[in-house]
Amino acid sequence: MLGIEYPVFQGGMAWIADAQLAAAVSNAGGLGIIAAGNADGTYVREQIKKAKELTSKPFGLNIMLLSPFADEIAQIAVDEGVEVITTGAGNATKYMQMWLDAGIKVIPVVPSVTFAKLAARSGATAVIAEGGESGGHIGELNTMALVPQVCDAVDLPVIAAGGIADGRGMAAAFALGAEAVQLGTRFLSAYECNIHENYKKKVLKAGDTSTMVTGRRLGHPVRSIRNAFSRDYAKVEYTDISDDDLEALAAGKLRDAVVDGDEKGGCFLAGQSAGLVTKEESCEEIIQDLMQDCEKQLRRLEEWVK
Ligand code: TUI
Repeated sequence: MLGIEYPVFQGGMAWIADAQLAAAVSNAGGLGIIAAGNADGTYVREQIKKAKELTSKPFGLNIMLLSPFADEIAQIAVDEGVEVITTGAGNATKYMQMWLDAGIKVIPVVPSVTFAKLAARSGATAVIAEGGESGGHIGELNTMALVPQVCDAVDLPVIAAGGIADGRGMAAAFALGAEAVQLGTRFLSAYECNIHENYKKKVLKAGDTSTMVTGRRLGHPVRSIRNAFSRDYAKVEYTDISDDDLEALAAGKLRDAVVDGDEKGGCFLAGQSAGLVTKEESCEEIIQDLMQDCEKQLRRLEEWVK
């Protein structure tokens, strides 16, 4: 369907997933995805052009629907002939027809069966069912419960995301009914991933309980690595602080993590699988390791077949 060699998507991580990371993943046979995040049209257009120079393989664009530039970027995707769009953090319905008419494959991230059905009704090519083990903005359900329910609810290919970082998670995703997986956190360790070295170090050092969720009060829960920023935010989240002041506490903190590596003040988005990410590797090595480990796990599971 997508012209990729391996069923592995790289998550559309805001501020992080640029042309270099996306092209490296696509060149390794997966689906690399440029993240628009909150960036403006000029940046996104530039990244798409750059990715086209770096790879001849298909790659995608992730549009974060809460972005003030979402309308502009929705159009840029059409103008630049992007082959695949994934969306996050909202309802993509209003853009769907325009994208489909342009021949773009549209794959929304859905946090529930309700949104999966909505995506299917509006013509989505596939859906990414993302559980709350993920880093960044998350829904209420976890991957283990979400993926099979989405598979039952829609007659579309389902890509599983959230908590998957190795071949075991990938094999488990297939068992749940998914046809592919999307990984974000594991790709943070890639040589081709342009994050501050302090970010990379934090991910490599993280254990199973190193992440926490903040932001529920404002309606957009976000998983990040526990640090001074997330602890301080959590401390005031349910006090009498105003919504505006709470919002202001988090403004620009992802940039501070990714660009400046501000260990105390930055917001280091990462998923619960960070504890499984233990070494720096190339995207090629990550995808080869995933595929080999997945195959090994599937063979091991054959012992259950009579
Ligand atoms: O979008 C993500 N992960 C993200 S977006 C992001 S930037 C951000 N930062 C702070 C607050 C909000 C966004 C960082 N990480 N993953 C895909 C995803 N989509 N997870 C959950 C959803 C989702 C949530 C609600 C999809 C649809 C939805 O619909 C709600 C509505 O009312 O339309």
